[in-house]
Amino acid sequence: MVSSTLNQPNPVRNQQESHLNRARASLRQALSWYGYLRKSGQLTSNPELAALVKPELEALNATLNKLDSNVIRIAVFGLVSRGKSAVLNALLGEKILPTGPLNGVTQWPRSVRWQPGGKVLVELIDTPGLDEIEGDARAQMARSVAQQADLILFVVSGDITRTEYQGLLELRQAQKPLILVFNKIDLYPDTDRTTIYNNLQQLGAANPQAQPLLPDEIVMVAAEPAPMEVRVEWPDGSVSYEWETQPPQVDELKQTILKILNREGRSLLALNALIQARDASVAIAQKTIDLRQQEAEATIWQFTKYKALAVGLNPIAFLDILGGTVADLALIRSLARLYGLPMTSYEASKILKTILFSSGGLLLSELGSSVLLGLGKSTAALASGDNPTNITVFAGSAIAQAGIAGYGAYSVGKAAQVYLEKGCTWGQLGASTVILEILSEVDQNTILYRLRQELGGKFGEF
Ligand SMILES: Nc1nc2c(ncn2[C@@H]2O[C@H](COP(=O)(O)OP(=O)(O)O)[C@@H](O)[C@H]2O)c(=O)[nH]1
Ligand SMILES: [Mg+2]
Repeated sequence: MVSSTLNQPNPVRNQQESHLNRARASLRQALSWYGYLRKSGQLTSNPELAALVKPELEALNATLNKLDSNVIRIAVFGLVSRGKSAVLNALLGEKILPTGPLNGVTQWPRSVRWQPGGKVLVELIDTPGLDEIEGDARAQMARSVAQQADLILFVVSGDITRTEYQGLLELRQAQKPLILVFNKIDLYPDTDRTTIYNNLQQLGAANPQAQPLLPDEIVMVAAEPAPMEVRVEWPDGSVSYEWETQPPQVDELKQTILKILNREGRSLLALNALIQARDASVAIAQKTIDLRQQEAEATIWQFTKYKALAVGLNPIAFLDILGGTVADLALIRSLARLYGLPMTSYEASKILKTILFSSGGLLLSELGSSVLLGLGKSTAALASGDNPTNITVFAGSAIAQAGIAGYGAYSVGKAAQVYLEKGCTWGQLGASTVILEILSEVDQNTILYRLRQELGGKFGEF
C-alpha cells in the first residue's frame, strides 16, 4: 500500500480530512445563518441583538480561522510545582518557560510554538497551578484555556490529592482528550512508581465505572530530574562528590503525542471547533430568546387562542388532531422566525414529536381527549336535531375540548422555546449533528473513541 507523506495509510488521512471538511462546512453554515446579525451599524436590521451576540459571532469566526490554520493546541494543567512548565520545556528541548520550586512562577497562561518532527504545528499552552489562583478566576482561566485546547496534559507528580482529583474531574467536563502525565519519576524507586502508576490508572478515568486508563492516556516522565550526587575518583586516589544534572526523560510522552496527532490530530481539531461552534450557537439562541421574551409570550398566547377556537369549533375528531398539529407546527415555526433561528419544517415536526412524546401525560391526553370528545361532539351533533339539550351537550364538550387544546398549545409553545434554544445545533450540518457523526466514525484504538465511550449519551442529549 502506498503511504502518504505523513506515513499514514490513505483511509486514515481521508477520514481526518473529511472530518475537517465537515467541521468547516458546519461553521460556515452557522456563520451564514447569523450573517444578518453581522452587518455593522445601521446595516443590520437588528442592532440590539447584533450587539448582544457579537462575542459569540466573533468566537465562531475565530474558530473557523483556527481550523484553516491547522495549528493543534495542547494545554498543560495541574497543581502548582508538579512540573507543568518543566514538561513543556522538556518537550521543546529548550528551557523556554521559567520553572522553579516557588509558587507562582507561572502567573498567566502562556503559549509557545512547537513543531515536533518538523511537520505538525503545535501550540503548547502553559498555565498557572489550579491551586494558585483563587475561586472564580481559576475556574474561568481553566475553562477558557481548556475550551481552546485540542488535547490536555494533566501533570501530577505522585499520588493524586483531593484537589487534584477535583481539578481533573472539572477538566473532563471540557469533553477533551486528556493524557495524564506522571512527572518526577526520578524521585521514586521502581516499585513505588508501579504502585502509583496503577493507582493513577484507576483514578484518572472519568468515573469509577470507567475502564482504567490505556497506555496512551497515562505516561511516566522526568522532565527536570533532580541532580544526582556522583562519586568521582581522581587519578591521585582522592575522592570527591559532585552534583551532576540528568537529562530529561520525555521521549515516551513525545512519541505518544506524535502518535495521537498523526492518527487523529485533524479529527481532534474538527471536533474541538464543533464543540466551540455548538456552545456559541446555543449562547446565541439563549440571548435571542431572552431578548424576545415578551413577543414570544404574545405569539404563544395568540396561537393558544387560535388553536382553542379551531379545535373547539371543529366537529370532526380527525380534523381536530390534524388541525391541532398544524397549529402547533405553525407556532413552532413562527417562534423560530421570531428568534431568527434556523428551522426547516422537517425540524419543526421533529421538535413537535419530541415534545409530544417527552411531555407524556398532558399532551397525549390532549390527543386522546380530542378523539373522544370529537367523536362525542359529532355524535351529539348528529343526534341532536332540534333538541336544545343536545345542543348544550355539544357546546359543553366543545368548550372542554377547546380548553384542553388551548392548554396543549400553551405547553407546546413553552417546550418549543426550550428546544429551539438547544435544537439550533441539531439540524443537518448543525454542530451537534456533525459531532455525533464524527464520533460514530472514529476507530477503536483512538483517544476519540475512548472519549465517546466515556461521554456515552452526553453528546446525544437534545
Ligand atoms: N525531581 C524532579 N523535579 C522536577 C521535575 N520536573 C520539575 N521538577 C522541579 O519541580 C519544580 C516545579 O517545576 P515547574 O515546572 O516550575 O512546576 P509548575 O509550577 O507545575 O510549572 C522545579 O523546581 C523543578 O525543577 C522532575 O522530573 N524531577
Ligand atoms: Mg509553571
